[in-house]
Amino acid sequence: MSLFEEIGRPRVMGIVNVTPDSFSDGGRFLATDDAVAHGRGLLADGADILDIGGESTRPGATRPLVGEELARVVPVISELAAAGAVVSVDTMRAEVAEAAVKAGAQIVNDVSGGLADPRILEVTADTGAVFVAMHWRAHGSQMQSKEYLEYAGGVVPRVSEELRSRVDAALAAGIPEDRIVLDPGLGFSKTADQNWELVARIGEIAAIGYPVLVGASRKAFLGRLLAAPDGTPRTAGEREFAHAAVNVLLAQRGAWCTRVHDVRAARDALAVVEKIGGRR
Ligand code: PMM
Repeated sequence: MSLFEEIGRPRVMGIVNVTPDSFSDGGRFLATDDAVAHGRGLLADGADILDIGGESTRPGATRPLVGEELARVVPVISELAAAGAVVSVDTMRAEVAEAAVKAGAQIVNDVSGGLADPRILEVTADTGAVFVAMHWRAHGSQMQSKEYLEYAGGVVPRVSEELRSRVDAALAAGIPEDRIVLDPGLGFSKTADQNWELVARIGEIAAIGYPVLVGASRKAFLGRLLAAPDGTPRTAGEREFAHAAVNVLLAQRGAWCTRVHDVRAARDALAVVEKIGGRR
């Protein structure tokens, strides 16, 4: 089945973080075997795509060396792609994208939309992979600083404009129009309110004319929404019911894909939308 054929619900992308330091599951799947077993579990739960990443993008994270990133992701991609999974590689590096596609990945998910390492666009074009361009302004160490949280004229128009310029760069590098996906980048240089506005108005991002992927799973804006009366945010593992509601909204507003840690919970929520034909 084509990746973009309408199936009555957003596709579910299960997250396999092969990192020591991702915010909600860092260190759990650092060994190849653990990561592969986790990926197989996500497939059994109904994941349509597995997103395999070797660099944590959480605020304040330091970057791994390219060799480290390759050693983390390539063996995991090879095994899961050989097992029949549709694999996406979560990387900002051309070298990693290239090795990942050789190992069987069909999607290059670049949280920087080609800004961190512009050569990734040509590599993706040459390999024929799908390119996910996420809205991004700076690496994890700086992304939540004040200057990167400013959206003169409003977050939705500015994110749309900045995504359009990433589309132009992808097209100029030779990535075909039907292999581009856009992502508003929830939590990346965004305040909680800016994230909510993007969720509420995701249809405007879709109106740019490309399939839309959204990653809300376990992010801090959900924890803030569900904070205790004293302001303590709800912990990452206890944000799933709110995330299910976000997934229903995304489905109703036409998102192509939701990037999630808990595939079963996402599929359950989306089964309701599918059942009542609520996508349109
Ligand atoms: N978020 C994270 C990592 N990769 N990729 C895309 N396309 N969209 C996202 O929102 C996104 C991403 C950070 O979350 P994680 O640390 O839980 O993987």
